[in-house]
Amino acid sequence: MENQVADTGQTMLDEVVEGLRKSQKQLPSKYFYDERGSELFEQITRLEEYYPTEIERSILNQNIDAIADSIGSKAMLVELGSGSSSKTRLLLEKLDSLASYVPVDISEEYLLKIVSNLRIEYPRISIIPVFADYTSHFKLPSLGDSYSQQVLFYPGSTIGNFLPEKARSFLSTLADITDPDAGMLIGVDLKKDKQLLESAYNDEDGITAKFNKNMLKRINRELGADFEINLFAHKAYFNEQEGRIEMHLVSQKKQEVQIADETFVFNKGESIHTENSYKYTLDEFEDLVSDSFSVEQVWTDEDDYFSVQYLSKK
Ligand code: AVJ
Repeated sequence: MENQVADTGQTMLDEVVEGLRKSQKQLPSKYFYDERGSELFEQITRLEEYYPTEIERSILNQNIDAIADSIGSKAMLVELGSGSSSKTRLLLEKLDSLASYVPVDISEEYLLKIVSNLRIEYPRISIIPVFADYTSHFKLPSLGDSYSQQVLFYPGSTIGNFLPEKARSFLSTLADITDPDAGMLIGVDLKKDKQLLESAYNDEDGITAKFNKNMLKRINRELGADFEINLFAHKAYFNEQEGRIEMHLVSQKKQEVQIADETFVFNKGESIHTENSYKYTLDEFEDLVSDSFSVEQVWTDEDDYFSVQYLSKK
């Protein structure tokens, strides 16, 4: 909960400076997603090496009938994060009996664009955008008895960006703001061969490297910092101990960076930790959600690279 107060109460400058003062320098991964960052992420999802997007889509596709059964008819489908993806469309196509689709996103401009397109494509579904940071306490629209049950949709294994303790508290916050019979459809990336994991974050085309370095460009532009982008190298590896992919930006020489009126010294080889992407076993994930949710169904691909799970509130 402390984190959530910090998330909403601190400015980007506060958070950046605070992260860079730590002995292991760090930056919050949410700052990847400015306009250019979102575009680069789109490119990542189309990379040969980045298996999660394609596999999740195919799991949804292949199990759409069972998934539709879990969601039930007249549901309020609440998507956490941008609702632009083809995954959302896959559900909206199939679930013609949805009472409403509620995309929750922090970017108002982006959300309005998506919503106006979806309203044209799915005129029979009532679409109710909520502008909010879904990681802090937000309110779902009160739609009386116009729906049967609330179902949260959280694809892409974005849950993996949270430290496990934060994921637990996030899930319990979600449980707090939903009806007693709410469900959740969630995408979870699974533990697998280290080489496969690492190549997904070290693509041949260097798109992930651009995505990582774009954070520094953003900080230069928005906070007037003077990072020399070319003096930082992308590094991503699987930390087996922690069960997570870590992304870093590694200083290629001893250098100084100025932000506001503060100077940050980087030694040669010193890194900024920019992202964690946790990978779970099915048992680990079941334990992670167990304070607030029960795992009702698990769908995976034939290699068990990725899972889509239906959870219900305890
Ligand atoms: C969108 C957070 C799920 O962790 O795999 C992709 C982001 N970072 N490549 C992930 C990401 C580098 C992605 N998530």
